[in-house]
Amino acid sequence: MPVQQEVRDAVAVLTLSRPKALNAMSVEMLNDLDTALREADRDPNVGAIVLTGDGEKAFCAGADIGHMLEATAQEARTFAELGHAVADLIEGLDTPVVAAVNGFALGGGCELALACDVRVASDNARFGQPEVSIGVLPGWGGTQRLARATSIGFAKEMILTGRAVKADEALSFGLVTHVYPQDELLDRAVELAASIARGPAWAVGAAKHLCNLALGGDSTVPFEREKDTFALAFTTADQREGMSAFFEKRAPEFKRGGDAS
Ligand code: DAK
Repeated sequence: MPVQQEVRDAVAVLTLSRPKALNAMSVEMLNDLDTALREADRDPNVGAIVLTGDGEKAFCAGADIGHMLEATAQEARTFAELGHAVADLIEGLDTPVVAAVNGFALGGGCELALACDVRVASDNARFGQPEVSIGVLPGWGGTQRLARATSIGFAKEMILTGRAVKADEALSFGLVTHVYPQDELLDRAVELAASIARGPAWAVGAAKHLCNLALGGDSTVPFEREKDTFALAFTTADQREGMSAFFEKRAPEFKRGGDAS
């Protein structure tokens, strides 16, 4: 199963598990994650959720580029809808979700972490929205949630350059609240989640929803724009070039001055 589940101290630990592809998000994994999140939220013995990645290298290296390589704009939009639905689900659950980011959190992986209520990271974690480097743009909420979690300038720098930031830089910009040595991360994340789980479930859930309102305004319009724009990227030659170059392990050659395929 691409998502493993266990319960520790009233905390459901959900582990993204496709280690050979650095836990890249496939359609199957997204569907599995959706199911696991709903089950954990319904379980009366669970008061908080920890989301992490299998292995010591990656939380999640983003959406599965293999799946996107030949995608049409329509298929890309469907994939975007699925990613958005899981991110919205996390944000809307009564049960708080802690992301334990144990390595690369790139693209959709960073966006997944951003949808969680609290993020803690290992000292080897790397956060990035590298989509422009493969000819597309963030499509699972990153254009909105990264700015809300950090600042508009920091978010634009990350998104427009595609540069990945280390854990200490992520900490200094508020992208994570704590950084731990890799071998302590999961225990510390479960401790944090267990301290939430010991609280009064109704009040904790209600407080989470109210805190979400502090993010400022209704995201529906920008999220719809993001899905459409992400899909449009799949009508460009730069998208094919960027994703092919990734698999061919070479630098992409993007067209200067615009692109139409
Ligand atoms: N997808 C598929 N396979 C991936 C992958 C990915 N995102 N990331 C890594 N892998 C695979 C590699 O192809 C490689 O497979 P093999 O060659 O061993 O078969 C294996 O994982 C190990 O990766 P590397 O050999 O590259 O390992 P390195 O240590 O050299 O580099 C890396 C690690 C994380 C820096 C590198 O793998 C990397 O740059 N990965 C890609 C990161 C990335 O660009 N992620 C963003 C993907 S785009 C949508 C909206 C949003 C999205 C999708 C849809 N809609 C609106 C439709 C999201 C988009 C993204 O997330």
